[in-house]
Amino acid sequence: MPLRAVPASGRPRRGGVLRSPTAPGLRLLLLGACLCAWPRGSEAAGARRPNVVLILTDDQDDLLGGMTPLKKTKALIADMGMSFSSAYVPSPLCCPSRASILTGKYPHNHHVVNNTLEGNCSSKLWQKIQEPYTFPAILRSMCGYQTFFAGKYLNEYGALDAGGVEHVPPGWSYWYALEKNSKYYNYTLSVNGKARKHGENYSLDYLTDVLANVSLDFLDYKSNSEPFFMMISTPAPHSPWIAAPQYQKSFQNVSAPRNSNFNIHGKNKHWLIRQAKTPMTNSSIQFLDEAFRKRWQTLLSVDDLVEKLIRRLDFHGELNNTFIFYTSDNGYHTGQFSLPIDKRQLYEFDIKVPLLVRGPGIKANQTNQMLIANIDLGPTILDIAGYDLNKTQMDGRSLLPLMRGTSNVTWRSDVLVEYQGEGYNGSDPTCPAMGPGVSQCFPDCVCEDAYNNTYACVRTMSKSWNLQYCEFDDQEVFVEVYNLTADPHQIDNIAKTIDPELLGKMNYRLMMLQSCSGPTCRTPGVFDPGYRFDPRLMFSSQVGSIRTRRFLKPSL
Ligand SMILES: *[C@@H]1O[C@H](CO)[C@@H](O)[C@H](O)[C@H]1NC(C)=O
Ligand SMILES: *[C@@H]1O[C@H](CO)[C@@H](O)[C@H](O)[C@H]1NC(C)=O
Ligand SMILES: *[C@@H]1O[C@H](CO)[C@@H](O)[C@H](O)[C@H]1NC(C)=O
Ligand SMILES: *[C@@H]1O[C@H](CO)[C@@H](O)[C@H](O)[C@H]1NC(C)=O
Ligand SMILES: *[C@@H]1O[C@H](CO)[C@@H](O)[C@H](O)[C@H]1NC(C)=O
Ligand SMILES: *[C@@H]1O[C@H](CO)[C@@H](O)[C@H](O)[C@H]1NC(C)=O
Ligand SMILES: *[C@@H]1O[C@H](CO)[C@@H](O)[C@H](O)[C@H]1NC(C)=O
Ligand SMILES: *[C@@H]1O[C@H](CO)[C@@H](O)[C@H](O)[C@H]1NC(C)=O
Ligand SMILES: *[C@@H]1O[C@H](CO)[C@@H](O)[C@H](O)[C@H]1NC(C)=O
Ligand SMILES: *[C@@H]1O[C@H](CO)[C@@H](O)[C@H](O)[C@H]1NC(C)=O
Ligand SMILES: *[C@@H]1O[C@H](CO)[C@@H](O)[C@H](O)[C@H]1NC(C)=O
Ligand SMILES: *[C@@H]1O[C@H](CO)[C@@H](O)[C@H](O)[C@H]1NC(C)=O
Ligand SMILES: [Ca+2]
Repeated sequence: MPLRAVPASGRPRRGGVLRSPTAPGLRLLLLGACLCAWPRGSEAAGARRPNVVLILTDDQDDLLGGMTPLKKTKALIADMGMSFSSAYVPSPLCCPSRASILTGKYPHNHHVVNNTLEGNCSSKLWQKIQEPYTFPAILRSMCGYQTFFAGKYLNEYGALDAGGVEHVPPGWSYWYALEKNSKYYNYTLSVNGKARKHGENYSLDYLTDVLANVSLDFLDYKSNSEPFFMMISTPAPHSPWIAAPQYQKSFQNVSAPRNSNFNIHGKNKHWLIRQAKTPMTNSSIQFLDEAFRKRWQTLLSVDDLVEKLIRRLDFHGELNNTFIFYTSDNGYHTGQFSLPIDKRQLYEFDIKVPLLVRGPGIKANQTNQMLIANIDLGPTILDIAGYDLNKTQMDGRSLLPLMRGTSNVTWRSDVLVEYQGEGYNGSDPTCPAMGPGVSQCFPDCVCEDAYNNTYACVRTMSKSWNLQYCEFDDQEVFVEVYNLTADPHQIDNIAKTIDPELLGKMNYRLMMLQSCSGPTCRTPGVFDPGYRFDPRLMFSSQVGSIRTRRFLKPSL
């Protein structure tokens, strides 16, 4: 796609919004120069350190066509670089997943367990213990990057009990963050710690467009003497799915895909799936089709944002020196196993996300099938900046060798998924029959979450294996196992028929990963040559071992 220069009339006015709350000091920059060794020794020869842009959408699936509306993004990022076809989130819910991106850690290491303050979502403890060590904080303080944030941060960001919108997390030179959860109109932004309210006039307030405009402003007015990192985090395609006026008629003929797990009863699955009504009512189906269309409509504004941003990078001569990542915080389902709409489930549709990247040294039109988790983004971006990853506590690993096409990289064969179900103590007045402990019972009183929808999985993928093993912390101590080679839609739970020795190994591996930290999260998996399996730990108790050992930390 040809990039046109930005016309002068399209240049935004110089607003007061882009003043850094605290400009990075010279001392810090000198410190950064020696702690981030890119490009090892050649900076003196005039090479500039690369910039990085991370575009994060909210609830965009990969499996049900989530990328289809983004034609320009495909042409400008995927076709110009690499698409990862096996990218996962370690937790299919906004706040835990976003915390994993920022910290490079699995949920059991960053302790953000749900979307509430009590679950550490932007809580005081998170601010004190995790937030100072996020990758943007390191980029800024150790590597001298200018850092820019715009959009949704963590769902409870701005809560009065946690510092309100005056709290600007360490690590950001420019902070333009949405208070609380995704919205399109009638919201408050923290502009470097000062509240700014927006109404509902499209040309002034539509959040996706505001994020695009403030990002372009940043590119126009940033300093040219340091490299930059931008994180742009859109509300789309999260509910309430309000499309820009010009897109409200788009995709009229589109409905949610009727794939092989659409509107079927998950009969050998955990109780939450079994309670879903099959077949779904016509009104549920109508509702989910409408949601599907509106989600796609909201994504058209994201596609515009990506195009404008890339044109502006090109206009300023930065495009060939900038890595641009595009991903989502979790997947989404519309009717799978008769669950109308949401995320929060262990299945591929909820845990798999798009992940695209273009940048210097990345060849065009590549697809990479390696098993990726969003905990890898922090290490990758720090690696790009030349920071020594051994100095971090991150669980993920750098994707840079994969991006550069290094042929002999030894890659991981498994990732961990951890989810703590959300519930409420009282009954939902609109669905009293469901009793306490459940949540998201809409539409038709089909609940999408519950306290006991608490599980951990190991997702294994290598040349000859494509498996998922999950254990529930519920009264049935439910186990689900899928062979995705034979059953890509996860219809047959093979927990009762699979070779018990393999089941035991996966149970043990899950326990190991649930207690891992840093390098131990990157040890060889069950099917790797270097895998170490200690049967004494596995067979010390008899048949019931899987049950009694679930969620217990082994003494390794
Ligand atoms: C990438 O592939 C698309 C078709 O999928 C093609 O149109 C495009 O020219 C290719 N781009 C490059 C840079 O090779
Ligand atoms: C919240 O985070 C703190 C510090 O990381 C941790 O000690 C605490 O257990 C976490 N709370 C929950 C509910 O996990
Ligand atoms: C925005 O707020 C106004 C005033 O409260 C209200 O009338 C309007 O419906 C709201 N619009 C949206 C999209 O939430
Ligand atoms: C919305 O804002 C634009 C630009 O300021 C203005 O021209 C227009 O009248 C506003 N529309 C409404 C409905 O207030
Ligand atoms: C974004 O900037 C364009 C061009 O200056 C302007 O027309 C548009 O109204 C702006 N949109 C928002 C939501 O600020
Ligand atoms: C919807 O309409 C568009 C344009 O008219 C067409 O390209 C597309 O194939 C149609 N899709 C379906 C599902 O009918
Ligand atoms: C980017 O393009 C400019 C101008 O064409 C060139 O001088 C520079 O070396 C290029 N940078 C990279 C990293 O390729
Ligand atoms: C990081 O640690 C690994 C394993 O101990 C070692 O092989 C590697 O050389 C270290 N990297 C740096 C930059 O020190
Ligand atoms: C991978 O290939 C590079 C270059 O061919 C070589 O230097 C390196 O030792 C190889 N690494 C492994 C693990 O084989
Ligand atoms: C979130 O997690 C905390 C800590 O485990 C728990 O107290 C709270 O009830 C959870 N919130 C919801 C809505 O499930
Ligand atoms: C899960 O919790 C719900 C609501 O509290 C309860 O009705 C159900 O029996 C529980 N199921 C299991 C397997 O623990
Ligand atoms: C998974 O399915 C494939 C293809 O049917 C089969 O070859 C393989 O043995 C199965 N693996 C397990 C663990 O059941
Ligand atoms: Ca989300």
